[in-house]
Amino acid sequence: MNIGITCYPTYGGSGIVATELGMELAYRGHEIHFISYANPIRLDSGTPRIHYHEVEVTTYPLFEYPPYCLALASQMAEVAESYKLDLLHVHYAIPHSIAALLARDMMVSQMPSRRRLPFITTLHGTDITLVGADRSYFPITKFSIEKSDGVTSISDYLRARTIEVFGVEKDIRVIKNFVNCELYRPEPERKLASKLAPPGAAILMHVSNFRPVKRPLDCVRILQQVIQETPAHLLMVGDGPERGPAERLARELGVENNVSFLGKQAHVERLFPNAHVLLLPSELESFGLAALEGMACGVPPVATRAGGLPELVTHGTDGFLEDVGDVNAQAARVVSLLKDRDLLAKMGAAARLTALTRFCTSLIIPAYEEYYREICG
Ligand code: GMT
Repeated sequence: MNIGITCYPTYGGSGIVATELGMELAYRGHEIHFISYANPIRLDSGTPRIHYHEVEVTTYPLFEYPPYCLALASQMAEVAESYKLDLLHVHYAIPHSIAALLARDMMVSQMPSRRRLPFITTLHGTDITLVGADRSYFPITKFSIEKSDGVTSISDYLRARTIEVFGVEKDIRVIKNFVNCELYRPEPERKLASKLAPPGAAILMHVSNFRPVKRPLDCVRILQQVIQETPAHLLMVGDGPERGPAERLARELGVENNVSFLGKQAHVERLFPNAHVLLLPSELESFGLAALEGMACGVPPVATRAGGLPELVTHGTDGFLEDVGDVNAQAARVVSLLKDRDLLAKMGAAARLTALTRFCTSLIIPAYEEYYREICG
């Protein structure tokens, strides 16, 4: 098939899922056209059958806010016509599904003889739970979901929440997030560990966009408790508004030498296998892609019982889930893992097995292909 994919090209989980999906589909023989304002960060441009079309937004003194959505819609229609796209698949509802809707309608009115250009919207989380639920975006998000030819959600939780918040009757297909288990794999020798942390210190790792919803400050508080019991070093990977406050808190708590803020990293698959435990203390997580990537590398997560995380992590088997904000309980779980290396190894192996048997690309990508075929009729 010829498939157009639109996503946020930066570090958010939705962009990562869209990029990995496009690359996997290309490996399976589809022609994939990414349409966005920048090259998706994890996109390997050497992959055959991958094309990238940049959306350029013309500015004009009259435009206080350059109309990206309109430029995107025009580019989608142009690419669809030139490359005979069979469908558009947009990730994150706002504003991508509205742009796709415009592109679809433009094609119908400009080229009535052409086969219809259906579009699928994949809901990722904050497009529904935060941004979409905001009064200013609520009606248009609901409209775009209803007008999509197909809608998928990355967890049962998000599907239920979408129906509850928006009252939509649209069929929403749950296709869970996935991980490439060849690329994300355990590395028992932990080759980089000596460069990342002092000798003898266990490595805790947190990966996020450092938005308040991720509660990265809790990671620092957890670390403070853990190092009173056992040597540990925390790697904070990513960047965003809470990074500064987290760095400040580390200094205030006197643990700044036990934590490294690594900023945005393009190859987290090289870092994960060096970690002993992944911290994900999020307020809400529709899925928790970082937890899955860690699990594929054999790193058990200590996370929160929030949103879709219980669909991924089985408490006590392949990780631990505690209440949001319960730093004491989360720290105690980390200590229990670091002090009992048999338990750590057992949970790490179970985490890898979960990734392999339930969330591996080879299981999930065919579900997208089947859905595409259904939607294209
Ligand atoms: O919260 C993020 O990491 C960004 C956000 C996004 O849309 O880019 O992530 C959402 O989508 C990810 C990929 O499907 C999910 O793994 C995250 O759980 C989800 N984030 C939230 O629900 C807060």
